[in-house]
Order: sequence, then structure tokens, then C-alpha cells
Amino acid sequence: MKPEILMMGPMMPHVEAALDEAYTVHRLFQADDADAMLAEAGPRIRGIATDGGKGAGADVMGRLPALEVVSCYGVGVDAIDLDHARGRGVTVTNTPDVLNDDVANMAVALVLATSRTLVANDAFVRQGRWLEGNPPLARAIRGRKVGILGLGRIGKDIAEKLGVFGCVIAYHGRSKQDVPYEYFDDLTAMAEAVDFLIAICPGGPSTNGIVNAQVLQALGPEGTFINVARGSVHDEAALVAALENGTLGMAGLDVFEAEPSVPEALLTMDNVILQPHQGSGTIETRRAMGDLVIENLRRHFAGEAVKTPVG
Ligand code: A2R
Repeated sequence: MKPEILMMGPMMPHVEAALDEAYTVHRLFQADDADAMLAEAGPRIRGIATDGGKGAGADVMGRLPALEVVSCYGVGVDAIDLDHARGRGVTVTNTPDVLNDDVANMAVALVLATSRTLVANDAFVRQGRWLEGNPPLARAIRGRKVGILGLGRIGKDIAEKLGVFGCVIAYHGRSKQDVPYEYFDDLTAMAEAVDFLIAICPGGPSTNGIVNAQVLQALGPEGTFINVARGSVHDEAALVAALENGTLGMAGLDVFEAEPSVPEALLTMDNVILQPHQGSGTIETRRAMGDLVIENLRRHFAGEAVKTPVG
């Protein structure tokens, strides 16, 4: 008898194929009546396969009395009710490390794209405005100061990469680390001191809206805010207002509070570069993340320790 698992949303074809092979998969997203499906199959379901967006709430986990493991495609687990899982002894896994390189590359791409006004200049050429003269000069990044909010696995990769470009790195987190970068115990003070503020901390209650109006104002009219973490980390209304009234210079955003909905006002601003949450979105990295989702479930149901448990 194959173990039964619940799939919260569509996954990569190779992941779905591997899971179908090893388990009886109940696809919640395809159920005509999710409630009836959970009532019928819920008592037999021992695992959940999900992603960072869909997560797993107590509402669903609470319907699965035999649940043992949640395997999440993505490193951020803010959409999974960890307290509920811990309280019941349910193992939660995610996909750290394999995505560091590409998420860091997205941050670097946004730093370069904002500083060199790549998107506005692309429009400049397409619209034939070059025929009338050159665009305004852009800004260099060598020697400019970058503040990283969340110097973890991905944050350290960003620091290393931007170091190669000649940026001067600082960071803010809840604790000082043994690293050769300036530490700020206060986020507003760091924003005041840097040219670029890059958010790459986890989402969830402890970081909800911490990049607020005060932090954005401290970053200032020459400053750029980059978010490759979670939309919940910034106060989006304050961010839109700061970009509109010029208290903040530019932003490069891969994540949004209510994604895939993006505030209308951002769509027409040329001091903002928008991405559809694609930090880890390469074929290579997504495949590696998918492999890890499969491997964590395989190990769990083989009675082995999972590879990447959420602590
Ligand atoms: O606070 P610390 O010293 O534990 O540093 C962690 C920092 N962090 C925070 N910083 C400020 N305020 C907080 N409330 C807070 N909570 C955590 O974020 C640490 O340096 C960093 C997270 O690093 P890792 O756990 O290694 O995560 P990783 O793999 O770099 O991914 C970061 C996030 C994910 O959670 C997704 O939301 C996103 O990137 O894709």
C-alpha cells in the first residue's frame, strides 16, 4: 500500500510524476469539493507536498489526524503553521541552500538594473527617444554602501557577490555575526547609512512590515530598496507613497504583499523595477528544489532522517 499524501497546488512535472509513482496523491487544488475530499481521504493522509506560497495552514492540517510530514518547495515557510506542526510532532522540511545562488543573483540583477536604469533605458530606445538625445546618466555601484536585512544563507551570498562589484556591505539582523561586515542593531540606522537596502530575511510575524515609512525615509531620495524576501516584509502602502513623493529614490521588487496582485500605482512608475517572484526561478534551481521535496518525503517514509528539516 502506497502512503497517501496531499498536494496543495500544482508542482513541477517531474515532482508530480515522482510523487505519483511513490504515493497515492490527493490533489486539493483539483478537488471539486475540497471539504468532501478532506472528509473522505483526510484520515489516511500522512504527508503534504506544498510550496512557499500555498503553505499549509492549521485549517488543512487539522483535518489530517495521521499527518507526519510536510515537504515544502521553497525556503520560506511563513505560510506553514509551524506552531501547529510542532505541537503535533509533524516534521516540516524546506529547500534551503540549493536556491542561494539564483536568489542572490536576482538581488544583484535588481541592484544593477536599478542603478543603471536598465528598464527605463530599454523603453527609451524602443520609443525612439534616443534619436532626440541621450538619456540621463546612471549611477555606479563601486564604492556604494549596501545594507542587507537578513545576513543568512542567501544574504551572505549576496554580500559576497556585491563585494566583487566593489560595494561596501553592512547588515542588520537580530544578532551580530562573526563576519567582516559592519553590523547595525537598528534597521533605520542602517537604512540611513546605506545607498541600497536589500531585504532577504524570512517573512512572518517577526518581520511583518519592518521596512516601514521611517526606514524608507531614512534610505532617502538617493536610496534604493530591493526586496527578494517576502512582500510582507515591507509596508507596501508606505513604499508606494515614498516612491510617489520622492522620499525614496528607487525600488527593485520581486515580491509583493498580495502577489500576484501588484499595486496599480507601481505599474506606471519608472523608478521601480518589478519582477513576478522569480528569485529562484531558473530551470536548474527549480529542479534542484523539486528533487529535495521528493527526497525529503522519500527519506521520511523510508524511516530515515529527512535531509533538510525546518529547525
Ligand atoms: O536575526 P538573525 O541574526 O537570526 O538573522 C537572520 C535574519 N532574520 C531577521 N532579521 C531581522 N529581524 C528579524 N525578525 C529576523 N528574523 C530572521 O534573516 C538571518 O540572517 C536571516 C535568514 O537567514 P536564513 O535562515 O539562512 O534564510 P535564507 O535561506 O537566507 O532565506 C531567507 C529568506 C526566506 O525565508 C524566504 O522568505 C526568502 O529568503 O526567499
